Amino acid sequence: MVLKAVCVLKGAGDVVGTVYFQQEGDSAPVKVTGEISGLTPGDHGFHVHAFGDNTNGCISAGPHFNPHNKNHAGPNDEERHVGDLGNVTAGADNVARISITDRMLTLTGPLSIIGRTMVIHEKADDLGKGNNEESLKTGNAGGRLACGVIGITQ
Ligand SMILES: [Cu+2]
Ligand SMILES: [Zn+2]
Repeated sequence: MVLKAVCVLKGAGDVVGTVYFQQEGDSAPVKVTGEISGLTPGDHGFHVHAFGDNTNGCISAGPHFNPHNKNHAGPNDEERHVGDLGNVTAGADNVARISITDRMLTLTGPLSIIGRTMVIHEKADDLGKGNNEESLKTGNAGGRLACGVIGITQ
Protein backbone atom coordinates (compact mmCIF):
# COMPACT_ATOMS: atom_id res chain seq x y z
CA MET A 1 0.00 0.00 0.00
CA VAL A 2 1.29 3.45 -0.93
CA LEU A 3 0.89 6.06 1.79
CA LYS A 4 0.58 9.70 0.78
CA ALA A 5 0.47 13.00 2.61
CA VAL A 6 0.63 16.68 1.72
CA CYS A 7 1.52 19.91 3.50
CA VAL A 8 0.70 23.49 2.46
CA LEU A 9 3.11 25.93 4.10
CA LYS A 10 2.12 29.52 4.84
CA GLY A 11 3.40 32.21 7.16
CA ALA A 12 3.25 35.90 8.00
CA GLY A 13 5.34 36.91 4.96
CA ASP A 14 5.69 35.93 1.32
CA VAL A 15 7.00 32.41 1.87
CA VAL A 16 4.60 29.72 0.63
CA GLY A 17 5.03 26.14 -0.42
CA THR A 18 3.55 22.73 -1.06
CA VAL A 19 5.31 19.57 0.03
CA TYR A 20 4.31 16.00 -0.87
CA PHE A 21 5.18 12.83 1.02
CA GLN A 22 5.07 9.31 -0.37
CA GLN A 23 5.94 5.96 1.20
CA GLU A 24 5.74 2.67 -0.71
CA GLY A 25 4.90 0.57 2.37
CA ASP A 26 5.24 0.52 6.17
CA SER A 27 9.03 0.30 6.45
CA ALA A 28 10.00 2.00 3.18
CA PRO A 29 11.76 5.38 3.12
CA VAL A 30 9.62 8.47 2.67
CA LYS A 31 10.07 10.57 -0.46
CA VAL A 32 9.60 14.28 0.13
CA THR A 33 9.11 16.50 -2.91
CA GLY A 34 7.72 19.94 -3.66
CA GLU A 35 8.58 23.62 -3.85
CA ILE A 36 8.81 26.52 -1.45
CA SER A 37 8.93 30.06 -2.86
CA GLY A 38 9.63 33.54 -1.49
CA LEU A 39 12.90 32.49 0.20
CA THR A 40 16.20 34.37 0.26
CA PRO A 41 18.75 32.46 -1.87
CA GLY A 42 20.72 29.88 0.14
CA ASP A 43 20.05 27.25 2.80
CA HIS A 44 17.03 27.17 5.06
CA GLY A 45 16.40 24.71 7.90
CA PHE A 46 13.55 22.31 7.14
CA HIS A 47 12.06 20.14 9.90
CA VAL A 48 9.03 18.24 11.10
CA HIS A 49 7.97 19.81 14.41
CA ALA A 50 6.13 17.92 17.14
CA PHE A 51 2.61 19.34 17.10
CA GLY A 52 -0.02 19.91 14.43
CA ASP A 53 -0.99 23.08 16.27
CA ASN A 54 -0.82 26.39 14.42
CA THR A 55 -3.12 28.33 16.77
CA ASN A 56 -0.42 30.93 17.47
CA GLY A 57 1.24 30.59 14.07
CA CYS A 58 4.24 28.35 13.50
CA ILE A 59 5.43 28.80 17.12
CA SER A 60 2.63 26.53 18.41
CA ALA A 61 4.11 23.62 16.45
CA GLY A 62 6.58 23.18 19.32
CA PRO A 63 10.10 21.75 19.05
CA HIS A 64 11.47 19.36 16.44
CA PHE A 65 9.67 16.00 16.40
CA ASN A 66 11.94 13.97 18.69
CA PRO A 67 10.19 10.84 20.02
CA HIS A 68 13.51 9.15 20.92
CA ASN A 69 14.92 12.07 22.95
CA LYS A 70 18.06 12.56 20.85
CA ASN A 71 20.13 15.64 20.11
CA HIS A 72 19.52 17.70 16.99
CA ALA A 73 21.64 16.69 13.98
CA GLY A 74 21.54 16.32 10.21
CA PRO A 75 19.42 13.90 8.17
CA ASN A 76 22.38 11.60 7.48
CA ASP A 77 23.42 11.28 11.12
CA GLU A 78 22.61 8.09 13.01
CA GLU A 79 21.55 10.05 16.08
CA ARG A 80 19.12 12.84 15.22
CA HIS A 81 15.60 14.05 15.78
CA VAL A 82 13.15 12.14 13.61
CA GLY A 83 12.08 15.54 12.26
CA ASP A 84 15.58 16.62 11.16
CA LEU A 85 15.51 16.99 7.40
CA GLY A 86 18.46 19.40 7.28
CA ASN A 87 18.34 22.23 4.77
CA VAL A 88 16.61 23.04 1.55
CA THR A 89 18.34 25.47 -0.81
CA ALA A 90 16.68 28.34 -2.61
CA GLY A 91 18.15 29.56 -5.88
CA ALA A 92 18.39 33.06 -7.32
CA ASP A 93 14.68 32.76 -8.21
CA ASN A 94 13.92 32.47 -4.45
CA VAL A 95 12.50 28.97 -4.93
CA ALA A 96 13.67 25.80 -3.18
CA ARG A 97 12.89 22.65 -5.14
CA ILE A 98 12.72 19.76 -2.70
CA SER A 99 13.71 16.18 -3.41
CA ILE A 100 14.59 14.24 -0.25
CA THR A 101 14.45 10.53 0.54
CA ASP A 102 14.46 9.90 4.28
CA ARG A 103 14.66 6.58 6.16
CA MET A 104 13.59 7.89 9.56
CA LEU A 105 10.28 9.51 8.65
CA THR A 106 7.17 7.36 8.47
CA LEU A 107 3.56 8.00 7.46
CA THR A 108 2.19 5.12 9.51
CA GLY A 109 2.14 3.80 13.09
CA PRO A 110 2.58 5.63 16.42
CA LEU A 111 5.52 7.72 15.14
CA SER A 112 3.74 8.88 11.99
CA ILE A 113 4.42 12.49 11.00
CA ILE A 114 0.81 12.93 9.82
CA GLY A 115 -0.86 15.55 12.02
CA ARG A 116 2.46 17.22 12.83
CA THR A 117 3.87 20.43 11.31
CA MET A 118 6.50 21.07 8.63
CA VAL A 119 8.48 24.29 9.23
CA ILE A 120 10.79 26.24 6.90
CA HIS A 121 13.25 28.52 8.70
CA GLU A 122 14.87 31.88 8.20
CA LYS A 123 18.46 30.63 8.41
CA ALA A 124 20.59 27.61 7.60
CA ASP A 125 20.48 24.63 9.96
CA ASP A 126 24.02 23.96 11.30
CA LEU A 127 23.08 20.25 11.68
CA GLY A 128 24.16 20.14 15.32
CA LYS A 129 27.74 21.15 14.50
CA GLY A 130 27.61 24.73 15.79
CA ASN A 131 29.47 23.96 19.04
CA ASN A 132 26.81 25.52 21.25
CA GLU A 133 23.80 24.34 23.20
CA GLU A 134 21.23 25.69 20.75
CA SER A 135 22.88 23.81 17.90
CA LEU A 136 21.96 20.51 19.59
CA LYS A 137 18.32 21.63 19.92
CA THR A 138 17.44 23.65 16.83
CA GLY A 139 20.53 23.90 14.63
CA ASN A 140 20.37 27.69 15.07
CA ALA A 141 18.00 27.88 12.11
CA GLY A 142 16.32 31.03 13.45
CA GLY A 143 12.74 32.19 12.91
CA ARG A 144 9.91 30.20 11.39
CA LEU A 145 9.05 31.67 7.99
CA ALA A 146 6.19 29.37 7.09
CA CYS A 147 4.61 26.13 8.23
CA GLY A 148 1.72 23.77 7.68
CA VAL A 149 0.15 20.64 9.13
CA ILE A 150 0.92 17.40 7.31
CA GLY A 151 -2.36 15.82 6.17
CA ILE A 152 -3.56 12.66 4.49
CA THR A 153 -4.17 12.93 0.75
CA GLN A 154 -5.42 10.51 -1.91
CU1 LIG B 1 12.33 23.66 12.48
ZN1 LIG C 1 16.21 18.78 15.26
